[in-house]
Amino acid sequence: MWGMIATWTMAVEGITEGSHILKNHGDAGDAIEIAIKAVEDFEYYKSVGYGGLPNEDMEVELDAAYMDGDTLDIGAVAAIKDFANPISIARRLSKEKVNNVLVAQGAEKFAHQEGFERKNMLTDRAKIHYRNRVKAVKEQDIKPYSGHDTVGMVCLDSHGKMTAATSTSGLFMKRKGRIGDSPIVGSGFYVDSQVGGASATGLGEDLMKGCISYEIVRLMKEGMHPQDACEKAVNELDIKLKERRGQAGDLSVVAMNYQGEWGVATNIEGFSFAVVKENEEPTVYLTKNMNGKCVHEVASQEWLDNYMKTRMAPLVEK
Ligand code: SD4
Repeated sequence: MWGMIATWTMAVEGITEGSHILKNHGDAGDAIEIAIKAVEDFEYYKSVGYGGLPNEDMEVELDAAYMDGDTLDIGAVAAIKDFANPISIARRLSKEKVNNVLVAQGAEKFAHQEGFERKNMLTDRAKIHYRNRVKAVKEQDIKPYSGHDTVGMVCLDSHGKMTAATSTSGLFMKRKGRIGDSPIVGSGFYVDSQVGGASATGLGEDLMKGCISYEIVRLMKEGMHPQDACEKAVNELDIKLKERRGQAGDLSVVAMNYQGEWGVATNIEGFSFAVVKENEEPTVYLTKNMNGKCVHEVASQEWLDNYMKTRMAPLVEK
């Protein structure tokens, strides 16, 4: 059995590419890297890699992470600027004995020395998003941070190896140097090939309060199906945050176990995700939390066409 699961519709082309590797009995590390790179390289996906949304200083600072579920190797970069594929740098770091997580200039120095491709990741389109948001924040009652989608994936190959990975520009308009859950092991991602893996998207500050990806893997280790583990982790954290702090941010998670069974949960309207498996074509689903149970529905072609149309529509400066 092999398979991949990923947050958001934008991951579907990536997991399709990854599935070609898995089909040919390739490696879960190679499949997940190629899949995340596809999302990073597509400029119309505005919260990952090239075209990512800038911070409050109009700089694109990126976070990414990679984990190998066989060896438990971890690599991550945070607040890195001007490199095309943060995921590849994170994967490369996972092979080091120490210094596996590097931030900002330290990460950039390493990437430069290792010969990774430099690229100005700030696109004209992202600049328009930035200027429009600056205006909107002044004129309306809009949260500066809303609008962000991290790609997070879990992968199982036909040899039983599992990997997890994330890549993001983080929260739109974040403070310079801010990092979210995505490069933090246990929060944005976790995987153990003997159990399964999970990855998260949403408000990093809140996802981290529950170490949510680790929690899901822990629940799966206790014998829970990935769907039950995801629902329990999201619902309990959502309730706890509301009880203790009066509110909970966006929390969405995907998970797959070592048998290729998967699960998804969210506390928001309109969370989408993509799955591919040995006997299942790449499919985008939409999910809804109905009183604690998450119900998944295959996205219609019309919905998918509209998604792409809105992503690629010309952007006007307001
Ligand atoms: C972060 N969790 O930086 C990321 C953002 C995200 O959907 O996932 N948005 O907090």
